[in-house]
Amino acid sequence: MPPNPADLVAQALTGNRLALARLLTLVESQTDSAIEALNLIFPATGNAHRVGITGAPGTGKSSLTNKLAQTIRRRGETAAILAVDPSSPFTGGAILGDRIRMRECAGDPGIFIRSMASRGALGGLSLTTNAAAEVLDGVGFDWILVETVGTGQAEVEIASLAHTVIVVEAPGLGDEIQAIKAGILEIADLILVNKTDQPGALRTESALMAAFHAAERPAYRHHSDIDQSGIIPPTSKDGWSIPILRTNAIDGEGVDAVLARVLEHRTFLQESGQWQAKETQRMQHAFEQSLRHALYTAWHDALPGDAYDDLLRQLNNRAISPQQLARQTVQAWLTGSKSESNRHIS
Ligand SMILES: Nc1nc2c(ncn2[C@@H]2O[C@H](COP(=O)(O)OP(=O)(O)O)[C@@H](O)[C@H]2O)c(=O)[nH]1
Ligand SMILES: [Mg+2]
Repeated sequence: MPPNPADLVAQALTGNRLALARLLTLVESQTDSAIEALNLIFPATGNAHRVGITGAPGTGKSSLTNKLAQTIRRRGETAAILAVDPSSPFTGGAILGDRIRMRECAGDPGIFIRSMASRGALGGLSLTTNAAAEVLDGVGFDWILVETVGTGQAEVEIASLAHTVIVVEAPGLGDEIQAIKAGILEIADLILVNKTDQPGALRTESALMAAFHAAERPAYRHHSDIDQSGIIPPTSKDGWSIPILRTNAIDGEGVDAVLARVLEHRTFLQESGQWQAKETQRMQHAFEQSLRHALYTAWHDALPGDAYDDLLRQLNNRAISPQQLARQTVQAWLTGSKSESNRHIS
């Protein structure tokens, strides 16, 4: 029997882990029940700090996310981890990091971990990720850490869901080049040079600094350097200067400083009004994506048997361009809806 959305929400709100897991599965399905569940939990949302953690595979995102969650726990706060991996679930790196994560975080009721199935999500990955984050926010997690692989467009989209975006780099992977190419640095609020125990970490850091200067986007090195030199960090366009911090995700060195910076970023966003602006933007984004999805589904569901194939045939015959066909289709649909009659074009 399919779960009752109201029951699931009520149980998840009491802290029931099994109900929470089932609720997440439900909202990922994007069915009517999923929409009902999201609507029920929505009034309880709006309290979590959402942090996106992105970067190339193998840079240490999963390891860092675990350490960050543990640092959060030491503050007496709770963290939910959403691991979004658009690659195959059978790629070694992701599995390894996740296994370590399971061992380190298992049994702590203040940490919840969820891997997101990313393939085949209707309306795109960010729609389901946002839905999952809403649920975790609604049931009261203080922090939502969203780990995504930095491959280009996907994580730029994910960045629109986060208040704070952490970009992870590491030596030996050529990521500084990759990151710049993919435009990942554009979305960074903090940059971590992880694996500082490995040779080449300083070179990675220098490459990053150079990339920022070339892009005329100010960044600065970690706090200790600034304190020593007394240099006041430059200010970026939006008024936030992007720190480059060194971490070691194995022994956790530097992770306390990362959380301190994320908290500073929160204060900055709140005081500048950007926190609220991001919230508004995110809800608008979710609304528009849902609207597109709902309109398309409503149109498609109303089509009689082979009407869609007919449309494709017109395209294949080059009888009409895709753009013109889309316009005519919508016009015909609207006219049909108004007259409550046939809602497809023939
Ligand atoms: N030496 C070293 N290895 C690290 C560090 N952080 C992560 N690793 C290792 O790098 C590999 C990839 O880490 P993982 O967290 O799965 O990276 P992800 O693919 O970005 O999530 C694993 O073998 C980690 O143990 C670090 O700071 N130093
Ligand atoms: Mg990972």
